[in-house]
Amino acid sequence: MASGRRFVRVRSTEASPWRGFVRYPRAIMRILILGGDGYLGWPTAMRFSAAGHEVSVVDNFSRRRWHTQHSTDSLTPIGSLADRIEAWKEVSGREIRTFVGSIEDGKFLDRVIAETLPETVVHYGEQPSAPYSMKSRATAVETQYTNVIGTLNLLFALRDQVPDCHLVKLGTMGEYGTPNIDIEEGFIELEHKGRKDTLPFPKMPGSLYHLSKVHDSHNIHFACRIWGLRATDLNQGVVYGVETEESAADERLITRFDYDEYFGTVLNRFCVQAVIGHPLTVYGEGGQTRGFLNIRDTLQCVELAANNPADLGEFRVFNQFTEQFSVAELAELVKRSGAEVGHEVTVHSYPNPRIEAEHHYYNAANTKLIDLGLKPHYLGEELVRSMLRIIERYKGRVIERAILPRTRWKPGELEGSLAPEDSGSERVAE
Ligand code: NAD
Ligand code: USQ
Repeated sequence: MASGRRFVRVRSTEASPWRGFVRYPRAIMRILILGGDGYLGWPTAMRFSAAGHEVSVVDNFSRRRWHTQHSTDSLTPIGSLADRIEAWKEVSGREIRTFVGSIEDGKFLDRVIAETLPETVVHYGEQPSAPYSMKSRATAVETQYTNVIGTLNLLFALRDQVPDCHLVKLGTMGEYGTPNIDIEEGFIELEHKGRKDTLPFPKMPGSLYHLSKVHDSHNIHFACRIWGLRATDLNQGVVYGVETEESAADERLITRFDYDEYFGTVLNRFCVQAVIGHPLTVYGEGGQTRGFLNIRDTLQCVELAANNPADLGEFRVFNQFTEQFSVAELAELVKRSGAEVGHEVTVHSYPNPRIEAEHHYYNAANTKLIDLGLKPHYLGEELVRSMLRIIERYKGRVIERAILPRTRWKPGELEGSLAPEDSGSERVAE
């Protein structure tokens, strides 16, 4: 069992070729990032590396493989992980170690943990798409196997090798669903038949992907209660944006940006649609309300969680989003912002391929990260315009066929196609 050096205070004197950019924290950590080639994992790796930490990343490139299978691609032309790591070294003078493999391979993960002896593990390494998980039995099984077994392997590796390590796990706001009561941060105080207890907040997710995150949360909570591990479950809302402080410095450092039906999230999709003149694809009535955050705030939140670890035996839950919006509000914002930079944006209601409430109560707590010091980057027209400008640079790469949703939630319609002529043309949010 490793002794696990925790938060040793190091005064770094190392000279950086990029002075003023690399920030030296008060404590240097060994940080392992699972899913370090992904949309969020790659900028997170650069952020921790820039802060002077010893960073290692694991990835099996499944996200790249899923795109190849569907003949889709990231809007941004990302280099291979090896090329990006080399570019990062050139720009920052700092090294990031790489391990290529799947975390559902327990032996591989054991070896990685033994070699890196992490003090913090940031776990992004899962299949993240709700539509992909609902596409077929095979993709549902793949999603739950990858996500649940990968996380379970990680819990055993931490227990047996680095029991002091702090696990920072990316969960999702979608674990809660859309209950008709306020959503708390992980736990709720209940009174039942005259007795009181504080228990995990009830979960009612809307896809087999979101359910895999619920299973993960239960397993992580169990590992904290029974084995005394420490973990922070970050129930993250929908992320938008592409640029971070580090990636903006050199085009070779850009992160992936997806807009296809499987891997594109709603605001990112709307911005791409606005730039290429495709009607914004509002599913159903557009009253679906979710928590949202800027990719820059994802990095801030993960950094805050890592720098303020949970206690041994503690299972902490933070709701990680900064603002709530309905889909129709986002469409209206993109339409307004697009008009200011010369894009004529139309908004259409398409038959909703998902089974979800289109009008519902939604009020989720999100104070714990603010209490730790989160300074949100709020969404507004200026931010959308800056996303549109970045997207314009790459608009020649858009594969338009990948935009309309084909995966349906209803049995019997799993692979049904939503051809343009089938699409509703009712305008919303005007
Ligand atoms: P992503 O697909 O870009 O990143 C995940 C990375 O993990 C990919 O590079 C993939 O190749 C890798 N990976 C997947 N399974 C793996 C495995 N078994 N072994 C090794 N590597 C594996 O997704 P993302 O958008 O960066 O999301 C990262 C995490 O954050 C996911 O867990 C997702 O559920 C969660 N999350 C994302 C959002 C969002 O809006 N993007 C919101 C809430 C939560
Ligand atoms: N939607 C549209 N039009 C689109 C795409 C989506 O109306 O073109 C709607 C969906 O029906 C849904 C909402 O927008 O009501 C959000 O959809 P999404 O695809 O942006 O987000 P979701 O499927 O929930 O998944 C994403 C990430 C996932 C993360 C989750 C956070 O892919 O990894 O866990 O956001 S949360 O939504 O808080 O659970």
